[in-house]
Amino acid sequence: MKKSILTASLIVIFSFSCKKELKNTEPNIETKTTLENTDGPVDGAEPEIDMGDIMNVVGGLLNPSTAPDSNSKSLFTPSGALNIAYLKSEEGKSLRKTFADIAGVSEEEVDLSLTLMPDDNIVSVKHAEAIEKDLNNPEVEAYIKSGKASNNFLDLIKESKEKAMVRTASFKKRAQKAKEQFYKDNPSWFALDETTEDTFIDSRKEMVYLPLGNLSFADSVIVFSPGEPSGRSPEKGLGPSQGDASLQTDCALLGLGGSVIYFFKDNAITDINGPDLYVFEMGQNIEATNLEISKDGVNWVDLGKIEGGTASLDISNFAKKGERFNYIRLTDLKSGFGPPPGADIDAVAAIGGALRMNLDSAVLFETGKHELKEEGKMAIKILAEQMKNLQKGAITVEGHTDDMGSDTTNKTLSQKRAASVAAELKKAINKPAFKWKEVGYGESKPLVENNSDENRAKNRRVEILVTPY
Ligand SMILES: [Ca+2]
Ligand SMILES: [Ca+2]
Repeated sequence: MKKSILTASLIVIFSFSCKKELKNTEPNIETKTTLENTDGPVDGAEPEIDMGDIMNVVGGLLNPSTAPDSNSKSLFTPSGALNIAYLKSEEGKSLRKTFADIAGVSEEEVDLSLTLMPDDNIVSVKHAEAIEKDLNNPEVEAYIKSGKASNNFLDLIKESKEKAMVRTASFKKRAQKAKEQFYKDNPSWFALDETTEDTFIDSRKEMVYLPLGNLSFADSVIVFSPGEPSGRSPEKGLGPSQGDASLQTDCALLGLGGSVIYFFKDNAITDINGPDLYVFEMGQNIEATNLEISKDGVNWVDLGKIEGGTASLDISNFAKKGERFNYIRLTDLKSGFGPPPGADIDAVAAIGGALRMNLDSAVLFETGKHELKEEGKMAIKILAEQMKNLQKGAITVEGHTDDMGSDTTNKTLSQKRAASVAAELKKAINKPAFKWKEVGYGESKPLVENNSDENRAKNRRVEILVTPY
């Protein structure tokens, strides 16, 4: 899978170039061909070459026996795909020269054409959009406009672009279906905005729409018990999924019977219609993994297991609407066959999770005051506008201060500030079907240590938690 996509662009180079420049290549292109002895075009008649021959050329040139490793220094990735990142690197220089000779373009043109080739598989819609944007690389456009471009180069660019567009369009089409399904299940969901949402692909090519995009993923490791034989790197299960481009080395390895507790900081697990949790596991089969969630990291709710073809879980039987859970514990159930033993976790996402937003007190209030500034009212209006589709939900407004001044003063100030923000937000949203709560935490829940002016400013904030349901 990875192979076909990653090699697609290079096949363009080769299919194109082989027809034009590799003259006497009749089937006996030896797979042992080395970089040295393929330098330069070969004389002879111009044959038709099929894809198999092209792959032989590629395979021979790139000498796959130089064993794949995971540190981007190899010509092939562990899954057998061409390593575009390598080609672009300093070490790939001699290979680029060979390409130039074969393709009948200059070395500069090879470098330029490589800028249009994504390093890796498409991971998400945002990634596909970035790839599309890169296809209009101003450097390439300027070079073409300069009139210096060879015809071979122009053909190469055209084909590369077309191939890339086919890939991104097909990814986005599949992703759109996942998104439509989500909004069919949750018609009034709070779509923060289009810059936040994203759809990811997992290692089994399932599409997962996440309205909170990158925010949906787990944010920190609380505890890791590596099991026996032992797992490693629990932090690799944090943050966005690498999708079907993920490698075992990019994953958290739980180890046999191992477990990890992850914390969601800017979002939370909550029950929406349909599945609520998605575990991006590496490989075709989900290794049996038990899932538990908790509000406080102390009391746990056992959700049961994911395994085989099931990577998602619905928490509706275990949670009330509007309840928020910030912790998840994953425990390997010893079903996996090593090496390495145990589940390999690429990422963990709360699908429709509650969202935690952070407003800077400096934007909202004058020092020591709790009446909103005009600028603060505007910030809240913008927030309400983003929530316009949300018909029903729970909103908690939390006030927080730094550690300057007494505990009591800070607590009172934070309560009054939370109340001011809640009142303004209520006015702006103006819908009856919300549950509201305001809390003043004073200085008791700092985001960062109060040890510098910069950090104190970060701690002076109002947080808004929105739980759609
Ligand atoms: Ca998160
Ligand atoms: Ca659900």
